[in-house]
Amino acid sequence: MPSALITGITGQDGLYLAELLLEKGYDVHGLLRGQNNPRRALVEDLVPDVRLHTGDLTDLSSLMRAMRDSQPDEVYNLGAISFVAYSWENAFVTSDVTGMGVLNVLEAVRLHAGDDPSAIRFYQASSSEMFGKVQEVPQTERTLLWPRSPYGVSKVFGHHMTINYRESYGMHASSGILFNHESPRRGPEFVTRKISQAVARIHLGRQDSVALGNLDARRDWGYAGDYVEAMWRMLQQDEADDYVIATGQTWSIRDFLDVAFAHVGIDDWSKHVTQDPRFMRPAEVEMLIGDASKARERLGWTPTVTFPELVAMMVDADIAAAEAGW
Ligand code: NDP
Ligand code: GDR
Repeated sequence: MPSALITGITGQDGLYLAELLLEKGYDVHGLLRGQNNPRRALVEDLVPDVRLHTGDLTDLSSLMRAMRDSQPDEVYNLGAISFVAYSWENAFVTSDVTGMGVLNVLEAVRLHAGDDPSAIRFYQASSSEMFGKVQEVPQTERTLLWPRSPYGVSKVFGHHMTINYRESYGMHASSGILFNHESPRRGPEFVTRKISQAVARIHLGRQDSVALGNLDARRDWGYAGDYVEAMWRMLQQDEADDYVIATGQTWSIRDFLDVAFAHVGIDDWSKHVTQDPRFMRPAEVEMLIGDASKARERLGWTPTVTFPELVAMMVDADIAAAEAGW
């Protein structure tokens, strides 16, 4: 039975990836931080067969211990401070966790693997946020990186460190440059879930309006369940490499609002949405659209959920949750 260690097990992607690997017959281990993590119960409820190990991306010794106790064939580094807006006000801790944390995991893998660093396969959760200021449309694995936030800069560090460990030590270290992916498990601080929750509550008469920031930014939004499949496929290749994972379509926040409100029968959402400077960013990533041809050709990966299906899935899940009293 292959064994996998996932950092970021409590996050959106960690939960979907754990489900996928358990279905495939893996022995799945997760790194859990903090002395009393409030999301532990969720992990134990959704994926009870995952074995949890206490540790933190900023603590190399805890990562070494997790490696020893899980003896993984594959390590998926999904842990990060992942909220871009938060990263300006918390630039140092974001750099420590989202940037230096990658180096810590790479070192833990390299040291644990001993004579054959390629024996343990490594996945790094790189991000389309690394593209930042638009240089090329659509973005590919070769597009110049111009990050626009401390989060994006930290991801560039982790991305290049992953490539460097592959080239320096022959490690099987791959990097997935994933564009935005969402689901009913998305954190409520991200714009898609913030909107789907608000639309559900407005539909049920429990809320009047929602305050947002920049409505003109464009994102290439896919479904998280599809994207974790791509992570796994990357680690099944003979050679490690970097891959863009995206749908190839781009939509604005306004488009998301159109589809989400229309789903509950509201065609004019203008009286339900206000704009608040608090949600504007010091520097914005205006436009993301990915070209996932390499993943399609080499991994046989394609997305299965369309944008309108994704929006409907999220709004329906939030209506059900609100009706259930959550
Ligand atoms: P989430 O924010 O949902 O999850 C982040 C995870 O990182 C949580 O499990 C969190 O644990 C953990 N974490 C935070 N700080 C630490 C730390 N110091 N030590 C160990 N673990 C820590 O993110 P997603 O699941 O959406 O994303 C997964 C990864 O993919 C992230 O690296 C993200 O940056 C990246 N990514 C995400 C994209 C997306 O659209 N979702 C797109 C591209 C990249 P806790 O619960 O304890 O806070
Ligand atoms: P992003 O996701 O920054 O792309 O990072 P987010 O949903 O936070 O923002 C997307 C766009 O929406 C605009 N926006 C708002 N965003 C939030 N959160 N709240 C608002 O009220 C709001 N109003 C408008 C933002 O300005 C932005 O343009 C996500 C994270 O998952 C990262 O970890 C990941 O790397 C990237 O996606 C790819």
